[in-house]
Amino acid sequence: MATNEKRKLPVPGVPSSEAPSYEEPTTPAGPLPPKDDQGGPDTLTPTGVSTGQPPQSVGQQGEFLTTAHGARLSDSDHSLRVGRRGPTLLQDHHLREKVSHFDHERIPERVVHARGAGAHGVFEANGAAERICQAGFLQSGVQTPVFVRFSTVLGSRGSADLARDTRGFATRFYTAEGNYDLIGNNIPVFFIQDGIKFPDVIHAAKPHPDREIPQAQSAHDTFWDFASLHTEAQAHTMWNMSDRGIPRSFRTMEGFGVHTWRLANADGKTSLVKFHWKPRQGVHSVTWEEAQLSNGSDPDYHRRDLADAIEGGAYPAWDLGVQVMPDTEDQTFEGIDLLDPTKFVPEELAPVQLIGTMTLNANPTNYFAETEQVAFNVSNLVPGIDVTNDPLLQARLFSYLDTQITRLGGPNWNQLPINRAHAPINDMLRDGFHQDAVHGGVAPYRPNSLDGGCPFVAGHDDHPFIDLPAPVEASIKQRAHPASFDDHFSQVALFYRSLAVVEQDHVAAAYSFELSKCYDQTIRERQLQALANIDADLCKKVADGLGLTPPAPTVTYEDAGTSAALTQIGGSWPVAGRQLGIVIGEGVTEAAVTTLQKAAQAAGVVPLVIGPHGGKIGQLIVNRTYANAASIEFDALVLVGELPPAPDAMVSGDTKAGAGSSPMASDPRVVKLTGEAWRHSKAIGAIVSGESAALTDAGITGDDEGVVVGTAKQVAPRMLELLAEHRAWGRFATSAEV
Ligand code: HDE
Repeated sequence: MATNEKRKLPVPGVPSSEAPSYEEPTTPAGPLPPKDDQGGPDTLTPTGVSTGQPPQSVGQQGEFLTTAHGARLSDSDHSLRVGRRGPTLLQDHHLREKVSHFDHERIPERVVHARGAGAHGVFEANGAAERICQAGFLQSGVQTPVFVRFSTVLGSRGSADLARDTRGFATRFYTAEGNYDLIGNNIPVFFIQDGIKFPDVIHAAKPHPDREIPQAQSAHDTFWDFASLHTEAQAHTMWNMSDRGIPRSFRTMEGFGVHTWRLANADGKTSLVKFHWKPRQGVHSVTWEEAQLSNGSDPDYHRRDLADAIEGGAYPAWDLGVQVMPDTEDQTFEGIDLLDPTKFVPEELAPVQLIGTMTLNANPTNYFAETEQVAFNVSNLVPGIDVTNDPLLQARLFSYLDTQITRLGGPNWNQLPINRAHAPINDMLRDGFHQDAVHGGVAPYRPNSLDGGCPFVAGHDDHPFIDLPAPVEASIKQRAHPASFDDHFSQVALFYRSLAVVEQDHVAAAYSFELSKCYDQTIRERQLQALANIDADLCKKVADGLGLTPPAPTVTYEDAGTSAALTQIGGSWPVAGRQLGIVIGEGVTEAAVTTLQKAAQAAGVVPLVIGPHGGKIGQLIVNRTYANAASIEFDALVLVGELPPAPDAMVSGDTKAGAGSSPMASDPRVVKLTGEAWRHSKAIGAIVSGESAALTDAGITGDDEGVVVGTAKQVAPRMLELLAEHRAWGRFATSAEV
């Protein structure tokens, strides 16, 4: 086999496990093995029995092309015709099978969260939850396989990753007691308080039904019409307008279970909890301009980032934590109604106690079979974890099971390989479309005597699922909410005031952008009124941006204070899986680049060399060219030596060139790349003796924040430190400083 030197590079992303040959292969051989980074669902029967076979055993086998029923084929390029120029025959079974199957390849996308990316991993409990929860997978040292799917909410399957949106964070634990699905978001509060409004909020947020625009965006009239009429949505939209709405990576997001759940320990004692996922990579976001650029130049930004990090061995990890609250009769804690999903519990009031760690260590082998067909279900609960009366959660208990019947074509979706439980399945559900099990017996009912009585109900010692006996207050049937649900603003103000000034500036800019995209003045004014009820300063900034007069607040409420845990700014975080762009020109000093590459690789950072053309420069392999590199791809940039215009640089004709004056000392594409990295507050280095012409051309000086100029040995370690801080946010003055 000819070796492809790309495969020797520490750069993830090559498509297959072996390099292709230049000539078409003609000697029959079996399918290639999967790539090292790929995993698949464990091979179990539809009734949960392990087959002991490797994941590839459910993939294609054999050397020869066959029909779907296994007959070998000698030709798949010519249909069966009458002569060489005549009509095609209806009897061409291969043509009909091939085209007909293709005709039916698509299934309906998810009605929400259609765009997502998945990964396999493992969860290991540290035992800290044992005192509050009897679930087996939370006992000390127990390791449980998991599959996680991250998603955006609004966009359709082919939409761009960096839409301003909430992100889904759905985790399936394949526990020995059945599947447990924790289907959360990267935002701890939700749009609405009652599930009956979910179709309304989604109809408002999806593209307008007449023109079907805008795609994957909340910046439009119907969305803000809803949010301003249902002011309970202000909590969630405030988080959306913050940097949380545009994460740097799925790897740098927190996850939240949103609702309050009821846990029971082995003695049956119950507690109320909120679930949190804390990323070990830190919580980071991109800037809005970067998000917009990325949606054009790399719409798969988050999906690629996750897959590349796992392939590169930078396995992302999250600690699972719980906030534990007493299971009191009123189900409130410190005045916060725990059944209101638009409220969260500040960490200062109930610390997050870590109960285990999840590590994602394998990419799916087949997107459709795994990431698309995974069907999470809020009702997938295990002994020790139960629901509460949160009216949003209650509606979800109906929806998730129901939606799969249409999306996955029948009631047997739980038998799809990615959905099979790792526990024995002994139900009495029978038949239906796509039934994979071959059930024996004659008595799928109980009690029965004809099948020997099986299946039997589990007694207390058999560890059954228990619907925890929670008291329900004597009441009357009505369509109404408790009075505590009427506070729509106090925690929204708490969140906004807890942010750093630079984050608050981003929030103000986001609202101004979104509302400026609305056509109707009434919608803007109504949303501005909601902002006036949240924070006068924020309202004024947005009003200034829209050219409107800020209104006076119409409500009063008690100040809920602030929570230091809510800001993303500050601290230093692991850098593994980050991307460092190294820009080089002809005649570059190779030793400087090698020093940078080695330092980056040692820290798990992916160094990508950007050259004036593809191929090699000296011994250095070029990974990106001036023509195809986009600044959004890199978390930091180092310019090595002088970077004069390459022969194909066209200042006015090249859309990537910018409109700089010609002739420039440096290639205009490099100047544009550097200028963008600068605006996005990324660390920038230059390895030069004296001044860097490219920095000067981009209007940057060596003294600016987050900029380092010097030798390779000086620049490399400093770049890694700057990367660990994520961004040089102090580079630009905040609204408080100007
Ligand atoms: Fe979902 N949601 N949801 N949701 N949701 C779905 O289920 C629904 C809600 C969340 O990666 C659907 O399998 C209703 C809250 C995630 O496959 C659907 C209500 C939270 C995912 C559905 C909510 C979520 C979904 C679409 C209000 C955060 C993606 C396809 C009562 C805690 C899971 C599907 C994946 C998916 C309904 C509210 C998160 C239609 C009716 C609150 C992460 O069943």
